[in-house]
Amino acid sequence: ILTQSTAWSAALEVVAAQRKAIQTLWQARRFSEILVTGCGSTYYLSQAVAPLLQQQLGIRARAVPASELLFFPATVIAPDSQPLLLAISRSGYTTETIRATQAFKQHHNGPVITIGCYPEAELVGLSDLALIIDDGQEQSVVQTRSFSAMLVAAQAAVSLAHEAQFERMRTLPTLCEHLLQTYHDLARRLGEDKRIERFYFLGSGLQYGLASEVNLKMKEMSLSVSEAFHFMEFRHGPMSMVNEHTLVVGLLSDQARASELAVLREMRALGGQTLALSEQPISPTEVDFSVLFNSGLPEANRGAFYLPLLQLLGYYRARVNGQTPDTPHNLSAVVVL
Ligand code: F1P
Repeated sequence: ILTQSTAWSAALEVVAAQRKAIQTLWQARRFSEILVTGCGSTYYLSQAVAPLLQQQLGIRARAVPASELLFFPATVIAPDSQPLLLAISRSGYTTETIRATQAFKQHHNGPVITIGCYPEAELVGLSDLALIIDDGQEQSVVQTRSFSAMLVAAQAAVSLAHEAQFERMRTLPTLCEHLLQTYHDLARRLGEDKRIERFYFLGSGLQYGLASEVNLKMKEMSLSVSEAFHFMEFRHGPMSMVNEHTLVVGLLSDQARASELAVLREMRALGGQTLALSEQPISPTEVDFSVLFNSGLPEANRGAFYLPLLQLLGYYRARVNGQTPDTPHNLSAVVVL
């Protein structure tokens, strides 16, 4: 978790090296929609990347778990559609992702792009274009550094549709270091606070997939009660779980910030502790704790900032709960069918 800024730098270099091929893909537009797929963490990464593709490229894009694409293709792909498939997998060997990609190639003509961490992986062999990030350096079963680096790569690839945005992203690794230095103690303090027994992660728009991912980190590393919701959905039932033993974490958007802060104020009034992560400053009267990015980057380029401190939150809670964060209960790095 603490070394991820170097993986972000490397991810930007990988994308820069493939700049021409990526720009050609976006310009030629030989597809009518984009499907983004993966499993587990990489499905949540797909959920973060699909809305970004749609917003930035102006083309329909959706995320689906690889198993849904594999077993229920007609519920995913319309008969008249010509999709591009973006298949994401750290290992490049997860069976559902491989088999969904193989089936896609058999039945559709569209291009296949992959993002992963191993150049020799089976999935890479099925792809027309592969962005290989971090070269398999992550040892942990849990995806942390690899996840954020793959997100940086995806956001950088999308930003190439607007060249100037890509150059601005070069500040990401330095800002990541700064965030970790400034807020590491806060993540530790909250992770180790035994009064907190339940965690809720709220995110909307570009942030929903990221909220789901940090929720998975908390759950798989620490075996805690933890869930993710769209911000406003939390008020339609789940908030009944909020009490003085709850931490509600908000990954604030730019667009719906005022409404999202209102949700956090409401959860605070119900007795929960609240933590907000945001590009812009938040008044201490609004939430109990806040993390400020102050990066000057557009929302489309800075999703990775939400991750390192919330990964640390899961790590410290895992330690408190007597779990080994790198090798969670019942899990292995690659799931095969
Ligand atoms: C997908 C995945 C991981 C999860 C665990 C099992 O792997 O579900 O997200 O943390 O390690 O596998 P991959 O297809 O991204 O390699």
